[in-house]
Amino acid sequence: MPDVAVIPRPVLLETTDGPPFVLTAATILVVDSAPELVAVGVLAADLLGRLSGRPVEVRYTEGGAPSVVRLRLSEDLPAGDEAYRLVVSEHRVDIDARSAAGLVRAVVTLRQTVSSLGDGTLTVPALRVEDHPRYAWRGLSIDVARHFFTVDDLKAIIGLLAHYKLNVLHLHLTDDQGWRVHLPSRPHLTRASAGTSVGGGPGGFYNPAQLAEIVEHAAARGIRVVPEIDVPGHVNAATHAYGDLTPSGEPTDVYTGIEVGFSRLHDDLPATRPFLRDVFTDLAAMTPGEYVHIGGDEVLTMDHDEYARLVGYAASVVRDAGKKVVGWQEIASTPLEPGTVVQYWDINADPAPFVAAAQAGAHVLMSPGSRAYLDMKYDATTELGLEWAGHIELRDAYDWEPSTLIPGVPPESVIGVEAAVWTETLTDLGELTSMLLPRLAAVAEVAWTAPQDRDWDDFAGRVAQHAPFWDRVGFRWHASPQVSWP
Ligand code: TNX
Repeated sequence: MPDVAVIPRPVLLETTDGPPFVLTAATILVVDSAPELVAVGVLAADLLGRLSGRPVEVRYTEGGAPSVVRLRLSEDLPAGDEAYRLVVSEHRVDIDARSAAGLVRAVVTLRQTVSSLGDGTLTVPALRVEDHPRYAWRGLSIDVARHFFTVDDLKAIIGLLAHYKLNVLHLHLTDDQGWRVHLPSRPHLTRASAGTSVGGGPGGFYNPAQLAEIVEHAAARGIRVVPEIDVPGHVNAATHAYGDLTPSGEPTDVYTGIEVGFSRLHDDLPATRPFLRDVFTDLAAMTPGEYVHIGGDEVLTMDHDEYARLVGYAASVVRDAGKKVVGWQEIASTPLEPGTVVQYWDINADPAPFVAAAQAGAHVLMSPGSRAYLDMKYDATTELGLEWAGHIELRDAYDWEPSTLIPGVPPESVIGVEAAVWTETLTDLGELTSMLLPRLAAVAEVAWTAPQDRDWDDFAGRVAQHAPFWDRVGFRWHASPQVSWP
């Protein structure tokens, strides 16, 4: 059995008899001329070109070429946008999918099965893969507010998401310590509150063109961006910019610590609802995706009625803008429109309101702090990270089942799984990836692969073979003692 260590594990992967495919100078990549297909073709050719050190030409017809990588749309696959088939034989690689996103998933599988012989020769064992995801929402939430991460950092992370077939990048764009997105209706937010972060660092923000660049880079890889403005708590960056959001009328001080739960909006102030309307209307207009996240977590100093009114108002603005609403677990205690997405995280809270919301028609997204919070330390010796939800070693991130984790949640209400990385202690890309890798690969497999096909020992063997890739790209990673690394 040749070394094929695909993560997440596909529905079906069989090596077949016959010689491997060898990528040579004569290999061309063939794709139909529809623009979205050409974009995937260029991405795939670029990938193969970088692996082999020699450009791979993209063409619209095979024209009798002796060695071909062929990308094609096809209906003849199981349901779901991201299903694909990959067949590798001596002289050709055939990739079929129902959509451009499905083609991207297949190209990643191809990339993970390529061996490089060092002299620029790439080989892929003869094989057949038929694959589709278990869950339609497979995400990573990144806190760019506590510490800022640049567009280039996010592009690197998007590459990592694509490599593990994740399809949602959730950006936590605002918090007490900084406001990271420039909104045309409220330019003062970034003017006053973008230049701060935890520990007094320089901060930063994305202007509309940069946000569009992130969205496009993600979209080309079949990844959608879900932007979050966190209200009605976690708002010190907003109240620092606008004194009219506070009862005294005075702006609050800059906050660079890491406490949570102290800041809040006030529903009885006349400036509050116009503020909510402006920021969520702008955010919705600046991102093409179906969803906008309104936060809603950890509001520790507000009575429940006022909380419910503010959450309800923010949600109504998002719906008015034509988007679906996502919020953290706490919004489950407020009246929700059917189809609202509620994101589970707090393992210490009473799950009853969350369960009731799921039973009443909410869609739920599973980000349990003790499994999917990749800012938790691996163990007591991990330098970075927090510990409030415990330690998460690789196996903890792998060995859990989203559909039965919370008793009473109807399995069909679970729309997916999202890892989260909060950045109170993480200041740069290397620190970020040292917490993501290898655990992001584990959560990605939880989200993609059916439970009967998941097996810790098998995963541990495969993930070991991914380390050379992380090294090649230059990602810092954690050498979990639970794995025999090469
Ligand atoms: C809880 S998760 C928070 C964040 C913190 C995180 C640290 C959530 C919705 N709220 O504000 O950054 O814990 O792990």
